[in-house]
Amino acid sequence: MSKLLILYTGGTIGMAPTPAGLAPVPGYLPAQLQRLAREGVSWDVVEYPQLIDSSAITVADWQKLVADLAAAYERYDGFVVIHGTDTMAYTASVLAFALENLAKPVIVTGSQLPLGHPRSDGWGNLADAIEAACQPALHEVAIAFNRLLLRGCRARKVDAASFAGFDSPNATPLARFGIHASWDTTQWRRGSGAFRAVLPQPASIRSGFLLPGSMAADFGRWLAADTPQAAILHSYGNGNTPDDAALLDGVRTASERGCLVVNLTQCGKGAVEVGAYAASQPLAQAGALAGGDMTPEAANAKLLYLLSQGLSAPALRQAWAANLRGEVTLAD
Ligand code: ASN
Repeated sequence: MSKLLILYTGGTIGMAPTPAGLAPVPGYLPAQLQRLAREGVSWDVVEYPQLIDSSAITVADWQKLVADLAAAYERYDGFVVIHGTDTMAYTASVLAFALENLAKPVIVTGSQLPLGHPRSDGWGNLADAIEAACQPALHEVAIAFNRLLLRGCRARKVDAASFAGFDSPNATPLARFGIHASWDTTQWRRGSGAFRAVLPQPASIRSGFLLPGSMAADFGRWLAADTPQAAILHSYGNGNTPDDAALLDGVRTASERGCLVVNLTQCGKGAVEVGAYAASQPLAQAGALAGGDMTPEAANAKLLYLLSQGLSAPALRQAWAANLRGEVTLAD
């Protein structure tokens, strides 16, 4: 018998039409879940008092989720978090880092169409999430969506129009749900050590999406003038940037102040590979940290997690380089 805790935070899945557009309807979704009842599984449902469109998610919401999961950790075999799709990959990434030495499944799901819609994808997603949350060997935060189970800190929302809303472009799925569930246990992480939750703390993390023209210099000048704790620059291809003096000065100045400047690729797939092109070297020499094939969502969560622990600047830079939750592919 698996005992699950289902935390319902909001999202389209439990929404209904209102004059202003789709909005969450309290009480609706927990009652609907009864339709998924089956032998061998029981669950408690907690509906959050403020059901949100996930575009409104804040660090305070993440703190509550992490705290709720941590408080209930010993009492349940697995967890399902029902969430809007817009920031689902951000939340799944935050949970993946915050829940250290996780040894139970935490499955995040939602849908593109509300459960009340005749063609809703929510039923399948919920059923798959519950199935995954009953797997005792799955020690991961994962997203169940459109018949895939994806590592949370590898997943991205890639489509706002089709049911195939999520993908993990640089990592193979943890499972595929067909007539039979096909669990790729070779991909599953093995937890060891005592479970511990690290509450994410608000941090000043900025990001910039490089555009041809004056943007590189503007970003550099802004970095030199502002004092964020971290900044993500979405560069071209394998991590390339123009050799722009203001950009490099800004990155150098910020890095010397202890700011973590992370270089991620703008590409949907592939990695920052320092040295693949000469055009990737100056940014690295100025102090930027390569993000490899990490998603922006995972990079944000990793930065938040590391910045929440009061580490020194060298310790932060060292921890950044490690693969902590299977979020990045490291070169051998
Ligand atoms: N705007 C919605 C949300 O993220 C989208 C969805 O859930 N499909 O809450």
